[in-house]
Amino acid sequence: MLHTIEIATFAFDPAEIEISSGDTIKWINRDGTRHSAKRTIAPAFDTGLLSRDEQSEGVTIEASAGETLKYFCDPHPHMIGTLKVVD
Ligand SMILES: [Cu+2]
Repeated sequence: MLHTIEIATFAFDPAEIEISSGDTIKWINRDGTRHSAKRTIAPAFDTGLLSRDEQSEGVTIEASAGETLKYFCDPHPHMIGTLKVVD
């Protein structure tokens, strides 16, 4: 399944989503400020900086049900998003 998460007003929207292992996520930035979605521990990913209205490449997540995966924006690490892996 494909999920799209928007980035607006210095926040991920929705901030938390449920995914299944093998799902793909894309982020799209609606702010004038550049943002990213990054996770440094496995499963690690990094969209790189996204300009306004730019959509990331798809990130496919392989993880176990029950895992809660946090990620952040590289230049604004107070921006936190959560992926809850469910069956
Ligand atoms: Cu940011």
